[in-house]
Amino acid sequence: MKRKNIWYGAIAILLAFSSCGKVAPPEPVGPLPSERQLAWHELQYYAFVHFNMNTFTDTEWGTGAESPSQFNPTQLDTRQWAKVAKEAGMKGIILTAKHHDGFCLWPTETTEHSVKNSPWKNGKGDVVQELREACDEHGLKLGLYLSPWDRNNEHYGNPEYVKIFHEQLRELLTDYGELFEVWFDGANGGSGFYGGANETRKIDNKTYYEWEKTTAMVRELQPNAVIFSDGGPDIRWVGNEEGWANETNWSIMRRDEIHPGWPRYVELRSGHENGTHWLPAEVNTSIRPGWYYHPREDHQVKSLPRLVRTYYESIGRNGNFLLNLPVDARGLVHEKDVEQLVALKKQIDRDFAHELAQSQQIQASDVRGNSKSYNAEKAIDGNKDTYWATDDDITSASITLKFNEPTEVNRILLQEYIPLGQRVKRFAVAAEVDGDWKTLHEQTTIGYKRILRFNTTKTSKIKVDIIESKGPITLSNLELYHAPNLLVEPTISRNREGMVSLSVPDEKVDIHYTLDGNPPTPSSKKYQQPFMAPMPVTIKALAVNPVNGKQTSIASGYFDIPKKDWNVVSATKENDTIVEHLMDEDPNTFWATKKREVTIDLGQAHELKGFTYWPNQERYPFGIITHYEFLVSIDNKDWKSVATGEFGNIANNRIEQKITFNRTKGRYIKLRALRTNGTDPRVSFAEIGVLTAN
Ligand code: FUL
Repeated sequence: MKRKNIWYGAIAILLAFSSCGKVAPPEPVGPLPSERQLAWHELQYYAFVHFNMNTFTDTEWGTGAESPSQFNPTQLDTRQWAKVAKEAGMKGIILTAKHHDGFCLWPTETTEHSVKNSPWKNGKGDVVQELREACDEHGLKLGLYLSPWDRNNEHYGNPEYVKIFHEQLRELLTDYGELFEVWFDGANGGSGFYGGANETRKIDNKTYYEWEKTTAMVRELQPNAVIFSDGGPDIRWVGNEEGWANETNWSIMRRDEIHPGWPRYVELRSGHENGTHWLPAEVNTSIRPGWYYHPREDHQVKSLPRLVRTYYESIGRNGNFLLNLPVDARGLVHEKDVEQLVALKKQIDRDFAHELAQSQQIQASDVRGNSKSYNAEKAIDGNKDTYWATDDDITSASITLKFNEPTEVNRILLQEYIPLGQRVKRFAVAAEVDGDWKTLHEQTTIGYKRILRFNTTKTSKIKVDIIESKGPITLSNLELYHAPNLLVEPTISRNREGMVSLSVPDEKVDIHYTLDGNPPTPSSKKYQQPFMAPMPVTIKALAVNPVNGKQTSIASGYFDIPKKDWNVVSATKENDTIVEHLMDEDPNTFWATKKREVTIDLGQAHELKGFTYWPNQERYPFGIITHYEFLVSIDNKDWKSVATGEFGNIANNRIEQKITFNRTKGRYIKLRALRTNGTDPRVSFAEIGVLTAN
């Protein structure tokens, strides 16, 4: 009997030993990433720099008729770009070596339309080379954007141009060291200068540029570089420029259906579940409304909450984040952009400061071959090359993490082991709270990385249920965090009726405010809900994290009389814009008129001492008043001109204008445009207000 037991024991040990060492990994599922794509996934976050001729002509798409003499940065410093990118936590920079207007930032042999004929460094400069050196100094990777569309080149549209395009590419691939990404834009608007022809030229985007040849050249000269375009072949566009991927985001697509300028680009947002090629999404967006620098957008640099959201909706949704920095005409990343980049870096560092899953107990409902090589711990061992895997026939299973003591969490980060393909189609995350399971999220894909945010939950266990997968599960990473509240100054607004709203992006943050002009403190009145303030009022507010007492700086807003009784006198409905937009307390809406003036009835007479005017905030603004006259009347018959003048630099810096004048009693006001910017015959009013002395 005893001998038999020993014998069984020996077999068991042998089996266990062999199962430890020899359980085969799951078979790959679907298309797989190449080595260069795998390396690209790990980069996650890098900069786009749009800096070229458009920077100097204040446009987004130059026509190609520009002269090299216009390119003349005064303080160009690529080291500043690299330093900023590095400090922001970025891994590389992609530069617009040539944009659609055809101007080349390097002294190419292929055209005269380049830096070599510019006054910058007497034509001896080379921006691409300077950036190469700066990237090397700061340990950043370099990528280059080369626009296929060229509105300057006279041969554009003919086979001759394609040779030039390929030659330009060859120069960039040969002369500037190792590139990590080559970026081809799908945009093509047709019209252009084209060597003076000034006409529209159409090409077949699928065939004209000889993409196969282009790809072959990149492969030969830069074997490690990934190629980006709408449809790759390595990296795809995400189908929008606002900075988000769909929640469902497959890194695979039926690639052969896609070409640059593909009209079904909406599909790029989520990929194809039945994709034939690995083609992950890169989420490109600009830190400002435009890709190029425009002084008029200095006040429109994206806010911290917006940037944080973009981070979670790109990197957190299985995409890489390519954030554009429009370098200005000095040749520097603007101070305001730098400030926001640093703020984003700090916030993301705070969100992911303490990982909570490592070294906790973890179990899975199924482990491949019961092998230690694939057990649940592999998902929390901090090693990207190991993963929890299930048996071949198990495509739904759960993994449960048990905390030593109830712990607060509000973020989960999941990663699939993508060298074996993207598998998960549906999953849910639940937390055990007081003995009950509470679902936190139900989601679809994971891919290289998925981050989910949820309300802070104190829990003893977290469970990830993989509900549906294309094959056995391979989860390489599970991380948990308790991100602090996003603490930013409150936004203060008041509507036409006089109802005040104070808001912060994070609901767990308190707002305290005053209405008497005194600075608020955490013991000032706490904001609970919108309230009426129908008189002229200065509102000051700050946000406080109730958990640790941290507070923001003070936000302040002055609001004069509410506009609820205001009426625009004899306004006509023109161009379908709504006249109330000029007095709805929202500068992002506007009214435009060819009449060049607007008359408003304030409902009753007031002692007036000034007026305010918000210019149009559209991306392509028009009809901004640069020279004004302001008139006041008691009866809408006799008018008194109380102020005439210029809104200095308003087209470039589109912020609210405040003009004061000698006290005048009046019920009717008239703002007249003496001059507007641009050639549009209309005058636009985003918001008009008055300053009273009641
Ligand atoms: C677009 C271009 O037309 C824009 O100017 C910008 O370069 C953006 C990144 O891609 O298609």
